[in-house]
Amino acid sequence: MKKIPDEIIECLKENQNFLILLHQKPDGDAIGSAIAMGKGLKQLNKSVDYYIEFPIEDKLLFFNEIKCFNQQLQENYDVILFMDCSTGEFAFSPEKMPKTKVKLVIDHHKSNAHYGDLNCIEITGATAEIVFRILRALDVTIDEEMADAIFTAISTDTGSFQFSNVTTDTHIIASELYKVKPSYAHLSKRLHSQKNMDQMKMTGAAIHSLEILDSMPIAFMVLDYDTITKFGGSINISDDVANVGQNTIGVDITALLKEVRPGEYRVSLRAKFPYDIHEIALKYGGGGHERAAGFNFTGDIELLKEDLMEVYKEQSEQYETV
Ligand SMILES: [Mn+2]
Repeated sequence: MKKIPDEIIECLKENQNFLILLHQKPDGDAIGSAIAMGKGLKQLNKSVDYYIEFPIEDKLLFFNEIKCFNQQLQENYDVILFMDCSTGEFAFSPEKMPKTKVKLVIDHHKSNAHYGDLNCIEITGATAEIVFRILRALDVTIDEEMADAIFTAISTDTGSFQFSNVTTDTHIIASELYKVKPSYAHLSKRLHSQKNMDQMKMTGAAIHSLEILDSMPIAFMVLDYDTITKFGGSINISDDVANVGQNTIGVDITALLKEVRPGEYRVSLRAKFPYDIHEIALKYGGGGHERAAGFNFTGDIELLKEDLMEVYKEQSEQYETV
């Protein structure tokens, strides 16, 4: 595994007060990375605060460390850590941002804007893979909750080790976690298979809306505002819904549109190798990875469909000629 740069490790060792921030609507990787990092720093007798957006998905609420989230903030920190967050604007941050000596960004998004004073950015399966290596470099002992946090992060961001972002390192790190705890079977089921009734219904509604765009391998799904409201809001849309489109045989690109407010959509995109949907997400002001990205969209859905078909056509021609 690649070594974490000395300046990152020094920054964590030499400073005392930390604030951890994540991207808006934190997912398994964000929450897991925050908990593992926060608990690791506390073990080194550092003071750690968290400022994190709620609600957090039900399946992630079992961590004890969540009780420490969003306590009284200080006015000054030595370090503000931005984790799993590709731009400063996308971070969920306090209205009055505390002062800090150092902004440290730890992230794995290709589109990361390097907005920190220090940036620890690598394209890995999950931000928590970087966190694991940092904790090792700091000689932190990984306890069971931290192991669960790292496993949760990696497992959710890799679709239970199914996505193309999985590497040898991903598996080496996962195997290290089994030295802390003998089984993650229960946790895996909790993260990927179990859904509450509203989530089951929401998944059903998404499948019901599934259409294929003009005989191209593009799946398009829409959860309209009424459906989302009926089943408890966007917090009940599990990450796996976009994968349902992608798991349809013959599909290479999936778009899942969630109408979070009337006429306002949150779009999740998925692609199979070699298709790259991260450029289209950037074009609409979002970000992400080559094979999984997202953005906010208002406007005519038909135009978005046209755009996706255009991207597919361009890229498929490009790959044919290679
Ligand atoms: Mn992530």
